[in-house]
Amino acid sequence: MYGKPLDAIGFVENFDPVVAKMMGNELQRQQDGLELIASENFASPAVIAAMGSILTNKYAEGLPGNRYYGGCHYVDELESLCIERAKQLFGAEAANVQPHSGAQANMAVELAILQPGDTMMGMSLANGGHLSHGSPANISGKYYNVVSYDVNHETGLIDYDQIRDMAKKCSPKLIIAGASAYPRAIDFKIFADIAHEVGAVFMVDMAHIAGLIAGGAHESPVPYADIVTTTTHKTLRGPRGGLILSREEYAKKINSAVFPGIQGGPLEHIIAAKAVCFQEAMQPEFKTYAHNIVKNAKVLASALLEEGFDLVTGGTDNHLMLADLRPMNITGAELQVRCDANHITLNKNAIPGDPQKPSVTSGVRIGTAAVTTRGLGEDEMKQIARCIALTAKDYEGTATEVKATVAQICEKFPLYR
Ligand code: DSN
Repeated sequence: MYGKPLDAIGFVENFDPVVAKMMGNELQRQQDGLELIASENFASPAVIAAMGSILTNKYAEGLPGNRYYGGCHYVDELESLCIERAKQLFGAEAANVQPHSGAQANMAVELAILQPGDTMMGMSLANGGHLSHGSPANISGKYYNVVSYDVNHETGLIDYDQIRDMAKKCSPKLIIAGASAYPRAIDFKIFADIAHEVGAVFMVDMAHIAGLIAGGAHESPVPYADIVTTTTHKTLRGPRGGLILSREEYAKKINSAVFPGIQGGPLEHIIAAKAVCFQEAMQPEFKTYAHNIVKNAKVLASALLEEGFDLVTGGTDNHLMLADLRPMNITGAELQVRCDANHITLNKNAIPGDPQKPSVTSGVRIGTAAVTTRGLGEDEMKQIARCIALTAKDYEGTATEVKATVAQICEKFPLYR
């Protein structure tokens, strides 16, 4: 894939061999393993170079043209470019590129739209939502009156009629769609209709599927939602960070909620990397990439079904799938540990209505964005399904064989060649 990053580890080694060693170990782990965590990816060398740049030296509280520090003329140009690229990429009226993360982006929107105690709706964490969509453990669940919706526990699908009924009963000011572990396409139009019927602001957190949307492999929420948040590092393959897109009418409130509401100085080195990422995502190759992620996910899902796994909703429309491991008599925690030992990285994940506690779970979440970046295709997806199945069914008896298969795939598709 697209060239080697600059030798940052070698450079650090000259000054701090202890840190360099730790960085080198992690690089080796990434090179020698199959990365199936659905929220992870491999950023391009240009994105990585922008992140590790002198832009980290600059304070720039405020917005381009209206800062609280001198010397901001060049970072103003950079942040303005990043904003314009974000708007162009997703067809949005307004963009704030400063959120340090997706959770910060969501927190800023909630602060912009809600007063403490106001009612908001979001998908429950246990059913695939995100902490910042109103989990009691998160500030969103502590400051606002949260009415969470679940997926249907039989089908694993979003039940739009139930959400409409709930919204009519609780009259939320904000409805959030979007998930961290939902394998099917979300119908943004129905959500928007529900929000408008009850007078709620409609926000979509597209963090997981932003790259698919940018590449035309998933419907965009932008025409339907008042506000859209995302991270920039998952399927979008940029730096670790957040982004808020909105209709113009919400832009001022959102800008104030990000700064001074919840953040201080923006990270201009990350903003530069976001600008590079948006430019990369506008290239024709990115469309091919996004469609390949989905194609690989479908092949992997079918192969896992053939190996006897049960998948929530029976398959996938996007980059991820959720395996219900109960028929295999293994927990998500145990399969994650075994896969780690075999150099396959995935994560334990609750399935809808999971009887196990969150630290154990009955499922694992598996995503194809990172392995697709590395160039793996349909044959390798089938090999991966076989490796996961052997790891689940006969770990001790097959570890040598699985590790050899993983090593062979990693050698064939080197990371950063
Ligand atoms: N923690 C991320 C995930 O893994 O889906 C969501 O922010």
